[in-house]
Amino acid sequence: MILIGENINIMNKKVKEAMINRKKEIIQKIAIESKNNGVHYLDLNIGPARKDGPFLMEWIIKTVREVCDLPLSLDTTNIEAIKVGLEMEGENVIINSIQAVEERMEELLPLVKKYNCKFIGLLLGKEGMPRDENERGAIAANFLAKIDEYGISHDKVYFDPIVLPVRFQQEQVIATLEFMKMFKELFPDCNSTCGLSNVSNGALNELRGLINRTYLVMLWKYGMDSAIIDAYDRELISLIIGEREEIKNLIWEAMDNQINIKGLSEEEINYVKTVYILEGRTIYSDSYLKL
Ligand code: THG
Repeated sequence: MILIGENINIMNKKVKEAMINRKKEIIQKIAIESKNNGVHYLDLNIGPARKDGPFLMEWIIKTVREVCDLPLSLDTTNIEAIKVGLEMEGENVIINSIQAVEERMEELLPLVKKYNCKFIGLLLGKEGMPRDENERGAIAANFLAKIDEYGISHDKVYFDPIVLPVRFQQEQVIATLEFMKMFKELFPDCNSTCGLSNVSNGALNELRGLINRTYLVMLWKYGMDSAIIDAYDRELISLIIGEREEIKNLIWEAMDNQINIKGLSEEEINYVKTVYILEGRTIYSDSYLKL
């Protein structure tokens, strides 16, 4: 699975401050540490960057490149900023993201073709958030027709089914899983990715890692090819690179079966309870581990 580090992100206060004041150190530190922790890409989330987008993109790529050679995912809605990144980095970049609306597809797909880069196809249509797995499927099918019109090869596509917070929209967490179950059959030569940490937004801090890790392993069972993750979650990376096979197997087993939790360790029980939450077998509450 391709892991994309999320930590150079304008939503983080320190990073935002570093971007505004063009302070290299914090950003370079995150880049180096993310690579050391084992991610394969860095997501550079500069936000909408309405005015300063192209300059900020140029600066941040140069800043990262002084210390880190990982390929980049360019996370902004500012098309001029994306163009700057494409000129600098060419076919190695992932455009994050192209929304499934006519205007965005028509502006951005030609750039994908021209630079032969990858892109994240966000399954967010003109009607906004898809309501269930079937709407996700319909949006992706339309998107793929557009991709074919431009003669873009399907292996450049990373569909993002949109991960939402379990604390507020448990039914959408289930819908994304249901969509992934169908994904490889519907879109066999396309890839998938997601913004994993969204799933634990608003949850208690001590639960966030557990929820993120469990959900990614669940999505992985259905063939998720990639994810934008917290590069500082070493446990998550261990799970994905095969260092915690017993936990991975337990999560996969809990998805198919009722698990007898007698004799399991506390860590194992917590994973099983979290599977049940993310599958919708149990209703989410902040104290679900204690129930
Ligand atoms: N899909 C795609 N791209 C995306 C997302 C997606 N990019 C942005 C986001 N969603 C994925 N990246 C993040 C980055 C950080 C956090 C969540 C998702 C996050 N960060 C802080 C933290 O570290 O705890 C909290 C930030 C704050 O609120 O202060 O939670 O879905 N294609």
